[in-house]
Amino acid sequence: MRLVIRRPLLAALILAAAAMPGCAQQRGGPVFDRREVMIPMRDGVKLFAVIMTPRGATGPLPILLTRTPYGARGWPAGEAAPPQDAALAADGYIFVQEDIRGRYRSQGTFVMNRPNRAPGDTAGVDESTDTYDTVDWLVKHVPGNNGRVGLYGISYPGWLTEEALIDPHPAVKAISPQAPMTDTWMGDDFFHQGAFRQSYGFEYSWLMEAGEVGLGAMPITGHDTYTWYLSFPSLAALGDSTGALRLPTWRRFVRNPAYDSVWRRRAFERVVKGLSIPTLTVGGFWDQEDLYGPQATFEALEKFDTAGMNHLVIGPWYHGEWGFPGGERLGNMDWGSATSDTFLVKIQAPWFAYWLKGEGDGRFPEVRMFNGGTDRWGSFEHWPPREARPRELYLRSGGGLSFEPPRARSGFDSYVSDPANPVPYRPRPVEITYSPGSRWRRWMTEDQRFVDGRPDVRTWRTAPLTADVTIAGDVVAKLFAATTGSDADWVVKLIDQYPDSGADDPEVRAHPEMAGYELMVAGDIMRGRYRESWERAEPIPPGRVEAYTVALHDQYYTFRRGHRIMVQVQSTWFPLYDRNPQTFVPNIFLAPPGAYRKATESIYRSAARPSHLELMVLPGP
Ligand code: PG9
Repeated sequence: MRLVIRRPLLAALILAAAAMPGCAQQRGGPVFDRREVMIPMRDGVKLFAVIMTPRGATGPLPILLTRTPYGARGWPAGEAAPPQDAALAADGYIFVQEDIRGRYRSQGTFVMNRPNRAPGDTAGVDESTDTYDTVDWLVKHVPGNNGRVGLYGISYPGWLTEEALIDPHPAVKAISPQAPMTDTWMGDDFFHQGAFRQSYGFEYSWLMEAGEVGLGAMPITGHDTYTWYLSFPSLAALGDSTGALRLPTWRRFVRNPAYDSVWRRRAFERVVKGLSIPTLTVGGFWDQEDLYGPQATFEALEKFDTAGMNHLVIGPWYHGEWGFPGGERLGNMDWGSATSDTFLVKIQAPWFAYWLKGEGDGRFPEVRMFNGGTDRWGSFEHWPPREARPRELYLRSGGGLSFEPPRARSGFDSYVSDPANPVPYRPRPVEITYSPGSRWRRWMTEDQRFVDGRPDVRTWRTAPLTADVTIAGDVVAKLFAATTGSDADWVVKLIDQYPDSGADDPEVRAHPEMAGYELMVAGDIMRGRYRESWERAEPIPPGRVEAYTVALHDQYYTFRRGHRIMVQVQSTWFPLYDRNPQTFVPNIFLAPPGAYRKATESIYRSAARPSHLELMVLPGP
């Protein structure tokens, strides 16, 4: 598979990766007039925008703005809005899409995830000032607008949306950042808690920047990227021999592997200083790209929320799934209802109708989340819910898992992690991330039985539950672990193991193919060198038991009676994450092949070193 991607195709591929298969292309509703404009920014650079106005609108209408690096296309004059905007279009808005600096038809230079101006810099420009200047121009120049503007967008456009909060224009009355990549080092696209997202970082940077620096087609060959990435003896060899070092973003990875100011200045949750616009943040529990961003955004804004402006919706979705009609299924999971329709029609449309048009009662719960264990939506006025209680779930001997702590004075489980034979993060073949037929968007819900029996994946599980257990809040793994190497990655997965028979389980009765299914409810990775500080890598003393914290993020999920709760720990997740050499080197991007060595990893489960998961548990019925 050799993929040649020209720039205009990129947006189509990324969007196609988000759109539900079979999502109807039929269009209904009002038809639109189309106008293309160049909007001047404060430094003289002009940005391209397309303005879609409903034909024959009778009164002034609000503007809905999306800023994007993927191509502002709008749709042809005389046509109705595409399905993802149909519910909003039926309510009556002027839609505006704008290319950000240096992308497609806009002037200026593109900078990936452009950092915000330093405090006190009044002369510079960033995505926040470009948003301000765009809104200012639109309310003054678009005929028939009512002076009220909303912003929304998914992923990169989601982050661009939340940038409106940094330097807010008074005409912006509501925003909806959706899957914003809030912090690409801590938990979104490029790193997770210090572990580098190799395949995503390589492929996405290539798609976005290769054209500009004169690199040709993406050089991946063969039918399984697991094999292709493994053919490089080191991460340095991947960068050197493919030419990726010419990509500005790849160079940033190599020069800034730790959480330094380069990443912190780009991290919205660290930059934002207030909340003056009603904000509806949206995310998916199985978002394979930006699961962290929406949660970090909500949490950061919560600190400033004195007027009830901060709202969060998380559904059972892959990256961007909610933006397209449907949402009944994700991979093998069947949610029993069209969850994306619920979002588009019952959540997003009323949100903008209230704030931009004064329609509706304006009663929006602070948090709405879909429980993938019961297939029901929950509404909360506080997150985590006040009645949720912290509980610890302990790794025990014999592969057991229990809310009772271990009493034994010693005890651990070990495995050998071999960089030459890393654990695949999803069933092979691992297709190119954004390629036709790629299973990228569903990997987080794949049946984890595909790693059953691997000696480098350790498993602990409870007995079949005698009552439902509902978690609502943050999931955090606390590991006590030792390695014979001097660096290690820790992957922790919280899994719902379905019962073997449908006798007691309505879902397995209805879907016998789900018997024994292992659904990853939460999972993430952290790089051991950063256990003391994200800014500073430190070797791990070989053989010494150290404490590691792995954030698995918020979940709202019911493990039903008869199911088992399962935890797995492993030290590779390839090729999504690069291989930790397991021998400490100051910068893994420069590690020589000889540094990549096998290591024995031991996870402790004794009274003094009780590895466990911290959960927030709701009281039973
Ligand atoms: N998740 C994509 C992204 C990658 C890298 C940086 C920012 C965003 C996206 O879908 O836009």
